[in-house]
Amino acid sequence: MTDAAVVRARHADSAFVRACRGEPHDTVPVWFMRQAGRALPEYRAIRERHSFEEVVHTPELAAEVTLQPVRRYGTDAAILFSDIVTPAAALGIGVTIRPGVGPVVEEPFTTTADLARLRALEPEADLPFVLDTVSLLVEALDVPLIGFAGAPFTLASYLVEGGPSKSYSRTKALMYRDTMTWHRLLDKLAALTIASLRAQVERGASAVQLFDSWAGVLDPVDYDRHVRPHSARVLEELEDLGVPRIHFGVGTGELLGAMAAAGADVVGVDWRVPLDVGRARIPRGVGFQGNLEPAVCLGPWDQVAERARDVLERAAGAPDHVFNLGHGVMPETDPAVLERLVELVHREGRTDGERTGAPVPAAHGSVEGDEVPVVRAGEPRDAVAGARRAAEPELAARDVATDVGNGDDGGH
Ligand code: 1CP
Repeated sequence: MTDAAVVRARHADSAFVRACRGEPHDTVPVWFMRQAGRALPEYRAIRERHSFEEVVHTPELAAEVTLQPVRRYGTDAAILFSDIVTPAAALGIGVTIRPGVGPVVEEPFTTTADLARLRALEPEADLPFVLDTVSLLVEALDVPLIGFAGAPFTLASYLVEGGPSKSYSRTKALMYRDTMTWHRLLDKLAALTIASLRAQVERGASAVQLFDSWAGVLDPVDYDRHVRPHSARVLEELEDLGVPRIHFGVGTGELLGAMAAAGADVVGVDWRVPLDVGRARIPRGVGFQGNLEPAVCLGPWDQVAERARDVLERAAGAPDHVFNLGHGVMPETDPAVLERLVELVHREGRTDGERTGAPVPAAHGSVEGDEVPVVRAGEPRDAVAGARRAAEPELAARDVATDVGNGDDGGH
């Protein structure tokens, strides 16, 4: 097992990790959500012979498809090939990935009794194939590996809906009608996510991304009340590992401040919000990632280049910007376009600007102008994190979350 200090040091000098920390570096780093997968002919060739689950459960194959986009595109980070429902599936709750659909849960969660189906995750015993993939990748990669997990809300949405949803009406109905069960469910999913992410980092992942992909279906009041305390717990319980924590959701323009306040080091911005506008909603001291519209990559190269330059201009050379798409690579994307996009970002993405962002809320009352605590390159983030925590409202929901603990009984 890797020593914690070694893990922290790994790739600490890479452009990606330095950008996540807002430390000086020359070139804007770039990677793509869903960079592995169907856009790549070499991925499709593997999928012709193996199911998605076989790939995820076979470390050599999972490592290979993780490496494919790094080799072809020259991205500055790799993202582990797995799925957000993999840890829940390992608990035996009956979830499979259906091709062309996504995760499907045979018996969706409907009542308090279903909580008993979520026992505590023991990563080394339950997810040895994922962790062995991480170990293989850490040996093979010259760039940082991003570990990831689904955030409690997005995981809950699959368990409660039984699969992808447009309205999330079952999920929201549980949230409003049986708030106690809701918080107990999210509490258990937070424990699952923490265990999975900690294990990935202990095996050598250099950063983590918490995907709350569908949180954008919530308004800010519901997000703060029903979701944020659980995501905040996940992010807080990873803090001691010392690796950057990225927090991302689709359609979360109105939630960017709340998602930063949950304790992220970097907040992902989807393509619907102009990057400078999104950036201004994230406190100074917290980095930002994004946000080229993924569908632009289906169009002619001149347009891709123009729009990528627009993203870079809006990021204004800030040292805490990580270039990405606003969501995942579309399967129809021509890989040659993504290859040129990486070249463009590396050639034209210079980090000669200042850290920007919204004033960080003060511990008590408002903060004016110069008193805003700004984290400078190389400084600890404690000042900002402290201010952020103090500014957070006390949420009754957090108490519920703490009271029910991480137990595996699911009984009460
Ligand atoms: O047929 C296939 O090959 C399966 C398609 C596929 C792939 C390639 C699925 C099913 N998952 C994955 C891999 C995957 N999933 C990765 C690693 C690949 C990479 O990023 O390079 C990651 C990080 C995920 C994470 C994931 N799965 C998320 C969060 C990211 C996001 O896109 O917001 C979500 C929401 C899922 C659920 C999921 N899994 C698969 C699909 C098609 C979906 C989405 C279903 C839906 O619309 O609800």
